[in-house]
Amino acid sequence: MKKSKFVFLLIPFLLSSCGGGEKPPFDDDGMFGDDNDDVTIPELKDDTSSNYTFDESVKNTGGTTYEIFVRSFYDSNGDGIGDLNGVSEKLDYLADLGVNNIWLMPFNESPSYHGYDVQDYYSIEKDYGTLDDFKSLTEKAHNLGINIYMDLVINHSSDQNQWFIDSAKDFYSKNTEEGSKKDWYVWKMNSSSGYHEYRKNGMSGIYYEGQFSSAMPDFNLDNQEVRDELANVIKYWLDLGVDGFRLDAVLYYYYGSVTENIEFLDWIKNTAESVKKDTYIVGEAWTNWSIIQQYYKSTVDSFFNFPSSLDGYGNDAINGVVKSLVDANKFGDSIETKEKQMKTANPNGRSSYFLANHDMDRSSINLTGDYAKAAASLMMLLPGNPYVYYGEEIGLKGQRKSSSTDSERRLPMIWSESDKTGECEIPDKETLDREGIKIDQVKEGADDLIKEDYSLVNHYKKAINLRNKYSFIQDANFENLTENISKDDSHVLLYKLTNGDDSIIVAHNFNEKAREVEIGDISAKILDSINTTKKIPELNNGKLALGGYSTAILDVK
Ligand SMILES: [Ca+2]
Ligand SMILES: [Ca+2]
Repeated sequence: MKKSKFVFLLIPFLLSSCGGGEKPPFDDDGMFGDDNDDVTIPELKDDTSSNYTFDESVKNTGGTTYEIFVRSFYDSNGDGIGDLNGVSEKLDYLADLGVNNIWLMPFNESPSYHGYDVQDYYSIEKDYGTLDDFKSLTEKAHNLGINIYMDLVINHSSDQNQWFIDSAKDFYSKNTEEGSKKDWYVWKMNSSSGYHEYRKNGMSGIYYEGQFSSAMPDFNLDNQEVRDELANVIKYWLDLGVDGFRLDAVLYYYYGSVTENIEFLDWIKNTAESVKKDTYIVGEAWTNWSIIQQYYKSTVDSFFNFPSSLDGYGNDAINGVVKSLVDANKFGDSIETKEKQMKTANPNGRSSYFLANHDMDRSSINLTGDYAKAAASLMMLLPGNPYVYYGEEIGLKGQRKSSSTDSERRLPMIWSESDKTGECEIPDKETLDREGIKIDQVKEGADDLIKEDYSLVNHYKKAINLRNKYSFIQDANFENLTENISKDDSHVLLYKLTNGDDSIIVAHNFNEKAREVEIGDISAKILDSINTTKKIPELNNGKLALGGYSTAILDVK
């Protein structure tokens, strides 16, 4: 498929113990296999370097985004609820990790614990603090070079939003006078799918659209007054220092209409750009690639790549390839194809890669031990922009037991095993207690793990900082080179990332055994590596020795 002038051959090691896609057990320290292996393992050097430089040019242009559920992150005032000042207190930790942006899940006043039903778009959730706290957070973040992305939930509001309460009254009383909010939401006189009867304040027999739930009435986005108001909301937060938006529920703006949704996405992007140039926008279109691909015809910068996340199961699923459930070459081909399709629709578009988010079981449920590390290495070295869900970097656990316990996917961040200062209480405690859920959480927190060599958090830190170093890859062309590796091996992924004059070759080993990849006649050299042991890769006579679950970045002529 590709015409690479380079020849890559793989000399598989220890195939007898790692064939068939089954993953043999590995030690927690990630050391190579069992002690009684009877074959030669390539000699690798000790890794002692960790002083990566931060590339300032990555600022305001995407980079790595860290998703935060404020309620569960850090409690600054001891009331058990995470808050904005708590996020401020942890900005140094995030800067140290190397993240470029933080995506704050909804922080407007809301009746729900999660906030995805906004009661007042110009407010701060009172559990989270004040507008001054928000201003302070934004200022501190900007001083550290970290951008703030706001979760913009404008498909629907809360049913307790005053706009909706007024709209119900005006529709019921057929008020058509100036200022009537009759048409701000989508009303009908009869019931149908996705609609709910309004039975409050003595009214009944009128029905409103609420595709998610009765507590989340959908806006009538065709109404110019609604658009004017939402434009005010966008301007209000951009003026307060917001740098970008994560758009909730893009597919539902105009339920089922890609064309109308794209028109509205363009309206959002244009509205934001007219206030602040280069406002970064990423949309949640949780669907399959054939549809996501079409959304790149809008001017919105990026969409989450759900098929490659833990939600996916095809050839481009990150969890599939790192666990050798998906052939590395097929993964490479799939990413190459989709990146091309995306760039064809929008040459400035970027895929947003992630493992899991607040609507999914934690990645730690699926990716344990070195799998989690390999997934992080891969995600950070793909084109586009990577997203890390808070706690992912410490292996935080959380799995929904029933549809009413989504909050188990949003459990409190663990900072320290011994010092519980700032640790939040379980969100939505009522629901969890009613379900009789026992939370079996990790013991060590971020402050503990950051002191441990080869901990997951240090692996993330290294991978994120390497990504900052090679920041050009976010707009790079992805060329799969894996096919030239021996067909006997499905564990090594090799690809080239090119952006203008800059290019690197990345080699990942998705197996616990060391691998040797013959690089052929190119005069390549190793620029950097991410390793799961004290061993680092070596390149001798065109042969790359790559440790278990390790990654090498090579230069190319
Ligand atoms: Ca608090
Ligand atoms: Ca809608």
